[in-house]
Amino acid sequence: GHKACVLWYTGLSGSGKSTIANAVDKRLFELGVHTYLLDGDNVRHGLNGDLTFSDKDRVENIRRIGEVSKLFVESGLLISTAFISPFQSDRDMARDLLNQGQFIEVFVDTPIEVCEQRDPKGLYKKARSGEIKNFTGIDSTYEAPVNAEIHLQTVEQTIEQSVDQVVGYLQGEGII
Ligand code: GGZ
Repeated sequence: GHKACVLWYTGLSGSGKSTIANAVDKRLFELGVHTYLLDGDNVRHGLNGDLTFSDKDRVENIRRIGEVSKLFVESGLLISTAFISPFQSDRDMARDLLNQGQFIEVFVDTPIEVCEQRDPKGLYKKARSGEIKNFTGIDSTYEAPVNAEIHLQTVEQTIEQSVDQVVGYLQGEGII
């Protein structure tokens, strides 16, 4: 068995949130832990398909994801969310919906220079040229976490090492 909680990944576009979250979920599955992952693919296109990338809509995006996370936690799952979630106040609001210890903030700390260098979808290039407005880290704010439970310094470690760090934390806290 395991305790229900949310692994709340936060970081810039291209920081590796989804990649790491998927790798952690794969490892947890192998350990027999029931997980579910919310990310842009299943939320931004569906439930939150009406929202843009304005500050106001990002706040609403995260508010809804926080509420949905709470429902999943109540259902007993170990849930992961992989969204930029740029504002500290919104992450804190999601945290406050849950009990002590159930909200685990995971800072995927990849410097913007590295994200921009990778630019897997060409979005930074478009943001620089002005083709995309309000792009996080370029002309929209990203507030790095001040109270993250887990700090992943992705430039200094492999994905497998990040997975070990997250799974090690869950084991250390007696969650899995
Ligand atoms: C940031 C944007 C933007 C703008 C489209 N700013 O690298 P990706 O493509 O796959 O991840 C980014 C994703 C961010 O959506 P989130 O729901 O995680 O953002 S937030 O938590 O701030 O609401 C990126 C793509 O959407 N994308 N336009 N202007 N990212």
